[in-house]
Amino acid sequence: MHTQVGIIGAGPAGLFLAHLLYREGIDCVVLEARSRAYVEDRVRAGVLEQGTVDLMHELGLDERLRRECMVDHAIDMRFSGKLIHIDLPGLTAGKVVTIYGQQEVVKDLIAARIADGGRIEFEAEVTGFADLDGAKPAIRYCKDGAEHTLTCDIIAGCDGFHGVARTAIPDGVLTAYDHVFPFGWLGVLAEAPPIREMTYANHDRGFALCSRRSPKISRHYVQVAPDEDAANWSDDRFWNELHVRMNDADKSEINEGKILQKGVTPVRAFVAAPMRYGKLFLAGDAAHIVPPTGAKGLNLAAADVRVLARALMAYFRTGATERLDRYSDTCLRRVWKVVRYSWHMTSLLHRFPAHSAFERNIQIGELDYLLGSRAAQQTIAENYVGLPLEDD
Ligand code: RFL
Ligand code: PHB
Repeated sequence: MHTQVGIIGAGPAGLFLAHLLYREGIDCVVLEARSRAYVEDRVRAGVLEQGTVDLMHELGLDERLRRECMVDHAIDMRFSGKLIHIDLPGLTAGKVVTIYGQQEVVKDLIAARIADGGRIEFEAEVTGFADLDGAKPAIRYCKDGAEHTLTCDIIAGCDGFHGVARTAIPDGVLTAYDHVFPFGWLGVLAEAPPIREMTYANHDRGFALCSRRSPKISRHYVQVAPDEDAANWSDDRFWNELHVRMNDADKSEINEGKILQKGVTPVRAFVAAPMRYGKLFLAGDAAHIVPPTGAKGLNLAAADVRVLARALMAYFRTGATERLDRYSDTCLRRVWKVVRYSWHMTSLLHRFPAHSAFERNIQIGELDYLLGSRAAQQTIAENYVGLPLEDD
């Protein structure tokens, strides 16, 4: 079997790329290790930058999004009994962010791809590669107990942080930049009306975040130890901790409800450079992850594949390789700005176990500065709504 672009992974990166290529008449096959139900149910991100919403629109895939999304005009930050209110449109000439669950994006992209007759192979686990830096690269995968080979002109490794594409690149080619934070996030999806604004908190007991998915579904997070077991957190323990960290001790503000899902996520930044080896191009979490405090991972994945799709169009139309050659540099310019911002939000809002009293006071000083400075708030706002897409 042969295709022009073999795409590994049916997450946002792989699915957006498949749609962008289909629009240009470029043939591709998506290979996904998990089942369709599994990838559609995976609870993850929820904040879409305008660029990501625009991409859904350009692809004609935003009908349900328009109906069901929520628009966020502000983020709040709570600390030491104080409230910073960051007015996104007021600080960014009218820009906002959109709340629409990643699994909803994934459902819409999969349904449309299948309706178009596109090929997504679920439960097809990629196990190896051949000739990645040669003329006839190939992907080996396992499906229904049998080994298959897909030969490709180009391979897109969109298989997430724990995928096989990055690790297939020979030693010495990539430089890995890794920063592991000394904490994790316990995330909860609950059947309860959310509070009014997306609210981040820096409390003496640790970070907390109240977000949402719909007028009836809340999404909350609290900072925990990096190796914490979610089973240690009874529903009662979770709600009590969230109320305390959100300065809602009388429980008048945050609605409790049935907890639908609970899980711990590490907080980490990682960048692999370059995002290419021969005919293999890495995109999304396969190449980089950012701590979730900036709400950027999915948006960065969408930005990567926009650049990759443009480069592939030029390549398949005329054979020109210049854009493919610039792909990694173009993406990494944005990646490092977003890593910087996500690192900053993480540093500002979490309790660091090793912080001295001096460092804790510096952190509170920065929050106090943010409270009183429009310039400082504008810096957060322009990153939160999304930096302009890079020229390539
Ligand atoms: P994904 O979504 O991990 O998809 C990779 C896919 O590849 C498949 N795969 C394989 N397939 C075939 N063969 C193999 N050998 C394979 N190995 C892996 C996997 O099954 C999977 O389906 O990567 P992608 O497409 O790069 O997308 C990245 C995003 O998922 C990620 O960056 C975001 O979820 C990060 N993130 C957030 N991003 C935002 O933009 N806004 C947010 O608000 C936000 N909040 C979050 C987040 C991530 C979180 N967690 C759970 C890490 C909140 C959390 C808690
Ligand atoms: C979410 O709604 O899941 C969410 C919101 C903001 C973040 C991270 C995750 O910074």
